[in-house]
Order: sequence, then C-alpha cells, then structure tokens
Amino acid sequence: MKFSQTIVRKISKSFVNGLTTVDLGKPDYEKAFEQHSSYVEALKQCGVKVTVLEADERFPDSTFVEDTAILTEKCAIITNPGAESRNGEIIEIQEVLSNFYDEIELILEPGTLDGGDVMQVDNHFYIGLSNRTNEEGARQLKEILEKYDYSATIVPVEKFFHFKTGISYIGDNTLVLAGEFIDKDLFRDFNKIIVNEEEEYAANCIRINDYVIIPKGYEETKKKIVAAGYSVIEVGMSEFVKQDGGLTCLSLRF
Ligand code: CIR
Repeated sequence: MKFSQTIVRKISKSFVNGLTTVDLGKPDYEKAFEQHSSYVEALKQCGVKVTVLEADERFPDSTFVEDTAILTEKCAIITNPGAESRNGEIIEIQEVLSNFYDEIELILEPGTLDGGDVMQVDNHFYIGLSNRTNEEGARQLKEILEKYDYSATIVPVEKFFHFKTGISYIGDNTLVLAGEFIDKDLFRDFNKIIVNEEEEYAANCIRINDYVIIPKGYEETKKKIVAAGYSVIEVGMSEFVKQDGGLTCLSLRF
C-alpha cells in the first residue's frame, strides 16, 4: 500500500502520567520528546507528509493517535476508545480528518474500539477483541467496512495489549508476528517473520512505502526483516514502551 500522509501528535508534559500496565518506571519527558522527533524524521524519510498536531495536556495518552481512527482509501472511521480517559481525544481528530476525508463514519456506544486493534491487509481488515475493543465495537467496524466493499475478520486477543502489539503486516503477503499469533491457523497462508519472546516488542513495526520502521535495539528481528529483503529504519522507543505504546500507535497513515 502506498501512503502519502501521516498525522502525529507531540507528546504533552502530562504524558508521563498516562495509562500503563507495565512496571518500567516513569518515562523521561525530554527523552520521549527526542524519540518522538526521530520518529517524525523516520516518517519523512519514507516519503510521506507529516501533519504534526500540538500537544494536548488534557489527554496524557493523546500522542498515541493511532487509537482514535481507522483510515482507509474510501473513508475515515472515528473510533470510540475503550479507555475512559482517552475518549475525548477523538473530538479534535475528527475535525482534523474532515480536512482530508469526505466520508467519515463513527463507532458508537456501547461499542468500543481502539485503532491499535485493527490491521489492514490490502482490502481485508483483521479486528482484534482486546481489553479496549469489545464485540459490539468490532461488529460495528466490520459492518462499516463491508459497506465500502472491504471485508473483515474478528480475532480474539488473549495476552497482547492490543492486537497489533503482537502482529504487523509489512506487505508482500508477509506478517511479522509473535507469541499467541505464531501458530494461529488464521495466518497459515502468510509468509511469516517470527519474533522471539525476548524481542516481542519488535513485532509492532510499520511498513511505509519502501521502508519498514522498527524499534531500535531488537537485533535478531532486524536481521530477519533485512534478510527478507526490506530496508529498515530504526527508532528509539524506550520511553514509549513504558506507557504500553508501540511504533504504530504514534501515527495515523493514509
Ligand atoms: C494506552 O493505554 O492507551 C496508552 N498508554 C498506550 C496506547 C498504545 N496504543 C497502541 O498500541 N495502538
């Protein structure tokens, strides 16, 4: 898939007090700021335009813009984020996306859905059921996608935070995947780049045009992706790991 646009949001000072399920200590704001700047540079290197939204102190997790929308070639779908403290993030995102999209759809109560649970493979979407995405949210998304002639499969997520925490599609019928997804029958027809347990975090990576962006410091996974013929860009993510955030969460791509 060819991407030309991305949207990111600068981290707020309140970022360090955002939601997390891991016990890795508080992120360092300055370092997170630097890492976010490197991420923006990596996106630019992939040849996309980057719209940088200002930090929003009201929402500590608002730098994780991916969770607020699903973007397709035909429509934008504004999600209904499953975490109460994040729900208000969608208001400004909808305004921003109305500059790019004529067709905007909404996930509505009692459905909840986070963008981190949705993986696109060409015209098909996999929708993960996680702590953030419930069955009603997944059902609504599937129905919307089918209206636009896409198809979708709903997949239970057992252990990972979001569906895409453990799986990424990098084009060419190839998945990068870890843990519970490695032996899943649903993915049997894909080429698989398997991420070992110590490097699980690197299963969340992003193919943008001619590059795959991966987190820095995951050498085995890097070797495997390079060996499969991809050009890799590495970005330091240590401060985002502390807040359960992966590479994909930091941008919306379309
Ligand atoms: C949250 O709990 O919502 C944030 N601290 C992390 C969100 C990560 N987003 C993603 O994986 N798509």
